[in-house]
Amino acid sequence: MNRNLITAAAQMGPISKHESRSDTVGRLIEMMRESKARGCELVVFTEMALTTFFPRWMIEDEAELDSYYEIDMPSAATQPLFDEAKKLSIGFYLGYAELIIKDGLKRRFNTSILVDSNARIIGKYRKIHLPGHYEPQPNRDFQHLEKRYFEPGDLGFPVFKAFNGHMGMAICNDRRWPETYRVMGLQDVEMVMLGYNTPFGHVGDQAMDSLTLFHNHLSMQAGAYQNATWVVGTAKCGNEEGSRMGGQSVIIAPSGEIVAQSVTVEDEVITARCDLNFGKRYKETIFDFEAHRRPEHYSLIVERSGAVAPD
Ligand code: ING
Repeated sequence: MNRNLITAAAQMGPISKHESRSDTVGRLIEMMRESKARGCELVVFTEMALTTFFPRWMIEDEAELDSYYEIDMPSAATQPLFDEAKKLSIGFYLGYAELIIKDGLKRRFNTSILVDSNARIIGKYRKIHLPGHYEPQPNRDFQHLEKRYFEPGDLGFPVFKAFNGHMGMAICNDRRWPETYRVMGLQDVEMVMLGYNTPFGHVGDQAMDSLTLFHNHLSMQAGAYQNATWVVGTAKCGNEEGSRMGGQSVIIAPSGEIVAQSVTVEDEVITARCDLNFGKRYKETIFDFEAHRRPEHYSLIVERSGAVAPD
């Protein structure tokens, strides 16, 4: 019995600093409708899909900073997206900046949610790997202050039973770390959904920065193959407030093959028929963790003084 999940990645072009939430939600709804029209049951939006990528700036004014976050999800501005999802009977992944105010304390996370086709929030993830810096750095055209504006995620990497499969979430920089996929791979994840905002010139090293798009796909293809899972990577891209960000959104099979890829740096829907049984072929052969994986042998700690193999 196949478990085909017709899936969309809804890539976003730039969101300007002054774009209203309702205009941005309108763009998401347009792409949700296009996804449905192509037969999709799930649409994966991007990281921080409701606002411009504000960690590129040093923001001193707290009210201005708070204006980029969501306190309620859904709120009046985002409720239309949930209403449309219910009307179309389509689920979605949505990334956004989350603000929690409790006992007068504010906590801030770079968050994603998984919403089912009845518009119910069935899962939440908070970004664990926060790149960039806490203090503004000299000699940069744009900052990358996620460490200033978010706490590391406190929910781990959960895998949710939904869409007739095992669904996991990650956000942007998480995709570069093997642990992200392996922790979910050990929970038998069948599809990892993730959004990303990836500015060119992030490191400031010409050789590394020229590989930004290569490393984008390398990270996700490796994670997919080594854990026999689908990976859906959805970009926010293009020239956003002067900062150029990479696109090339993809849907990747458990084989590591790219089965769909965007070709613009604008709002663009890509789709694929994702058989959630696909990964089984790998999990029952080369990536049969039970048969081949040896974590009990991994823990040898080699002294830094010199990695001398034991005799
Ligand atoms: N952005 C980037 C990402 O991990 C980055 C930061 C860019 C790291 C380029 C390395 C190279 O894709 C976010 N938001 O994590």
